[in-house]
Amino acid sequence: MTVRIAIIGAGLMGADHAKIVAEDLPGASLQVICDMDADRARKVADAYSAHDVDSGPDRVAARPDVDAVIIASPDFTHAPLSLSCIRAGKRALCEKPLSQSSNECLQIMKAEEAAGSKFIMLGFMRRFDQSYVEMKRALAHGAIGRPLMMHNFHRNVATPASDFTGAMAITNSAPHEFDVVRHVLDTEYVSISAFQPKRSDALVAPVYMVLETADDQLVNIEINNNAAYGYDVRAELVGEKATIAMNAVNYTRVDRELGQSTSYEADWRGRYAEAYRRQNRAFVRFVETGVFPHIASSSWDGYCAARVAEAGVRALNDGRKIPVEMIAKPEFYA
Ligand code: INS
Repeated sequence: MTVRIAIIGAGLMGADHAKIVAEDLPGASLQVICDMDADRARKVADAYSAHDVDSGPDRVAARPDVDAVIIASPDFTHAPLSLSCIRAGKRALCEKPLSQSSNECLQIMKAEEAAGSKFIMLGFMRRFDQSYVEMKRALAHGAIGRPLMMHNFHRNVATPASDFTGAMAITNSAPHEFDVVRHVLDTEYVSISAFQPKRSDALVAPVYMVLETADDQLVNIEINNNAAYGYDVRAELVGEKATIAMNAVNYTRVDRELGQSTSYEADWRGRYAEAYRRQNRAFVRFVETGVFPHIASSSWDGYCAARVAEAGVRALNDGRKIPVEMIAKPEFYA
């Protein structure tokens, strides 16, 4: 059986998912592109030969010709659209964040529990990136000893919108690190502090965070949304016996005029191209089998990321360390 996928949101990520579904996703077909802007939906649908277009995001999940949904619309629509998928009994791959409000994440968890099954796989694609996979494996095999610290840099060329703020660095960009680090270390955070240097211009300055984990480890995260030079994500995991660091991903380098250079991607779609494909294949298997992929993020992980982000924004605003308080993990997500 072919999994007929509807994509909600025909912006940057919606178009990228459409390309992946159309070109790189065995077992799936691109059924519907949905966007409230009908012309935008039509453009993406034509580019990747989708069967149909729709301009009603709320009704797409219930369409009888749709088996599964990819939610790639603006952040604030993720939670209500996830709920509409659960109501329609359709599995969804929801772009991060699940919601910026942990209370909304709890509502989604309740809806899944009531439906008796997981429906939402969250698009924290970094879990599928080979570098984090190898870090997690190194830890599991004892290759670096007990983990003590994880350093993380997350740099974008420029903010996606001119009204981007330091708080949004924490709620929109940092959730990637919040999620993948707790996944690699297999722990939870207990506190967060956040700091910001001052830039000489009006652009958003980097946000620097320090988190403590329940296992007495330290995690630091630099989110620099206006790094200017390229899309650059780095991480190094420090253990008691050794460290493991991520290499920059480059297939080529240029040697020229007594120098050597490699290049950066302009954004995450290129850097994580393979991770997105692995993630989306795992999603199709989830739809086919009903078995939630063990490596993927669930609504619970979306709740955890939102809780940390909420504490992080308070830490930045109040200028002090804030405890990260979470509900106990429900049995349903164990
Ligand atoms: C995007 C996306 C990227 C991240 C950006 C964020 O929404 O999640 O992976 O690097 O900072 O704005």
